[in-house]
Amino acid sequence: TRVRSSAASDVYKRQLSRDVQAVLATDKVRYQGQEIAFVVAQDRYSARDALELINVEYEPLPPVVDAQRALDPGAPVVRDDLPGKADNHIFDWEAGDQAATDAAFAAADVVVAQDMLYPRSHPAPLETCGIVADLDDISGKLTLWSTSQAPHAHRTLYALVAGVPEHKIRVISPDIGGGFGNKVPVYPGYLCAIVGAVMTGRPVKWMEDRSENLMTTTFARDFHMHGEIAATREGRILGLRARVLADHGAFNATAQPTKYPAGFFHIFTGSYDLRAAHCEVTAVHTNKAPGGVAYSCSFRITEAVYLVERMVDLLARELDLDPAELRMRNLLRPEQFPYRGPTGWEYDSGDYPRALRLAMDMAGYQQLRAEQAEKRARGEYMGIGLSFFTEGVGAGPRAHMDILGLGMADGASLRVHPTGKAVLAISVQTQGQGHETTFAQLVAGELGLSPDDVEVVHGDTDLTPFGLGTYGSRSTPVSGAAAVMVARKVRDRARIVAAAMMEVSADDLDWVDGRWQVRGDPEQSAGIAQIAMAAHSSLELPEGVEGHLDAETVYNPPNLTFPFGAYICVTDVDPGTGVVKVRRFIAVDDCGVRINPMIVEGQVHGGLADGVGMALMQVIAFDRDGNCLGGSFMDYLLPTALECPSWELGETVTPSPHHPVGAKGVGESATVGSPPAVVNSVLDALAPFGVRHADMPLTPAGVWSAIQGRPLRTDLAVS
Ligand code: MCN
Ligand code: CUM
Repeated sequence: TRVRSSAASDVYKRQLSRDVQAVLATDKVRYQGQEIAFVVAQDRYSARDALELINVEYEPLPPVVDAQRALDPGAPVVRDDLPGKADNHIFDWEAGDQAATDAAFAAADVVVAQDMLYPRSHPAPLETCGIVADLDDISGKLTLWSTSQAPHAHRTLYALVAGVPEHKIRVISPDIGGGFGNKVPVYPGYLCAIVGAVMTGRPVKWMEDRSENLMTTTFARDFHMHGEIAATREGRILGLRARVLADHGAFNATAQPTKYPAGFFHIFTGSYDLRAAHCEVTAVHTNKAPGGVAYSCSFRITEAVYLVERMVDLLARELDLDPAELRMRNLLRPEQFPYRGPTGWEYDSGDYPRALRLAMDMAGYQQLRAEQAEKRARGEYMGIGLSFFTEGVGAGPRAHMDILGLGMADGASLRVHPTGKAVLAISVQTQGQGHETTFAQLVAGELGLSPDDVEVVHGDTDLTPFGLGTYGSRSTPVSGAAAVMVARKVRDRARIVAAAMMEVSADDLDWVDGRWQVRGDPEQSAGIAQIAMAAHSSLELPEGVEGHLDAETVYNPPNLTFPFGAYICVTDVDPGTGVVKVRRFIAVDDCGVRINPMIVEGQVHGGLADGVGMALMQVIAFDRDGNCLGGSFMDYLLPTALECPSWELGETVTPSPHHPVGAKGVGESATVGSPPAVVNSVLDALAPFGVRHADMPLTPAGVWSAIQGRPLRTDLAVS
């Protein structure tokens, strides 16, 4: 497709000159499964037949598969299409104070270093990506039913690329079968369907099959990390270093448009009171599908938490200290909040020791250690693994965070009908997180209504206000806050109407038990339903006050919210087969005030299962020719009830000081926090064998090889 430059904004033009993803390959296919042609047919069978008629002559070229070899002199250049590109280097990025960190390391008694890989994994939602595009040639309206976690942002992008006026595009994102980050990007298939609809004048549908989804849509992780941690002999952590090689695959489309090229990785000091830290990230191209960012990840916080939690465990082993004790000595203390970390983050609130103590109590930590000692004595290998995580969720504020120039703030609009039934329209989009329930609860709580009386509208750009969408667990921190603020606006309007109804001054009304009540006269009060009817009636309202009962708002969050948690995982490892059994998993989460405890628990359950999957089963590996070895669920293993224990959940509540009801996001917490707990547990079990580290996934083969002293490289097929 040609870009009509008149429609392209400056921001977009800047992106075009950079490293964006091709819709269809022209001269060169850069990874297995890259789209090269598309066919429009009346049914999928004829489309398949037509595909057979396309004869593609491929000339095999040497690939770059190993990120660690991508910068070698003479390595094949993946992006030789980019002007002046003679290597596979994408960017170098650093954060923190290098000199201060060097000084901290120089003053330390103990330094521990470790290489580790957070392997490439895939979000694998229940349903794959797809779209139906339909252009009405009379009205010129383009309607897109698409699997999108960010309908408004997608619409803006389509308008910029296609030169179609934005109001002539309607993006509807219905129930999309889960997202987990997979449905944040715009994919070639979406654009092909749109072009197909425009060219044929008929609705065109594109729906991936599972292998296409696994092999070509956005991946996550693929971070080759080197960590170094410095401490005193007493176990006081002084400094942390990280050097990262980030494998972005053939196109850098997902990470480039933000000013954080390595996402939020620089939060890597985690939950600890650390004075000095420095990280360097180098990104490279390889002949793999693009991605590297999304999968319940908070944009690289997953990798950051994994690094620091592994390093703290390795330090504990070096110092011969209990890993819980070492964490207790170094966790940030409640009085340090708001806390500004050495790489510039300001954590809003937290009580970390309380969460860790609760997790240890729930686990019966000391008894577990005693049980482990007994078992070791009789040659059984039980592991106890801890992790403590701090998440940062709820992007903006708009001044600091944008995607392609779109600032990260979210709108909400609320209309209360004369009968007191309310309709809340939000710009985020639910994929199973239950916004219909929790957002209705938020509005109902502010207005004294029943949640049943609040309808939540989302996922349709024609019916909802602009906003950046659902990812990075931002719905509750940003859109949830917008819902509360817009409800408060409506409540303030209702106060004026109520004053007119009861013929008193608005200043004499107090909001009590969900009603506006005349101060000193509890007999005289009005609820929102009554007030809504009055607001639509012939009741005379003060000068300048409009009738009806509705409001709009845009919420620009002052900061991220910082949920956290303490996790403990108990495993049993069979050294003969390398099979790991997760026996218990204790998860204490603090996401501030919980709007709906059952939904929060559901989110945590899902994330914990994700974590078990990543730690033990899931990896997208490649062979030396660049063939993807994770292209079906026969190879890419998802955890089931069989691999998961009965989760033991606990909670503490440290409200966010800047969120209107004190809530923090939670959707990705457990995915971020659980993999290191599982890995730490398995490596704790393997300690008697002298195994220090082994990379995820800790498959039976991986564990067995580690015991034999030959840890596997998990991202490449062993030949
Ligand atoms: N919640 C609550 N109280 C809190 C925090 C959250 O009751 N203190 C509720 C929320 O109101 C919402 C749910 O928990 O109903 C998740 O909220 P939040 O943490 O704000 O996360 P989002 O709604 O923005 O969801 C996104 C997040 C991400 S980024 C991924 S990835 C992921 C996840 O949600 N994808 C999911 N959980 C998922 N769950 C399902 N079923 N499907 C996905 O695709
Ligand atoms: Cu990082 S996966 Mo979620 O943010 O959609």
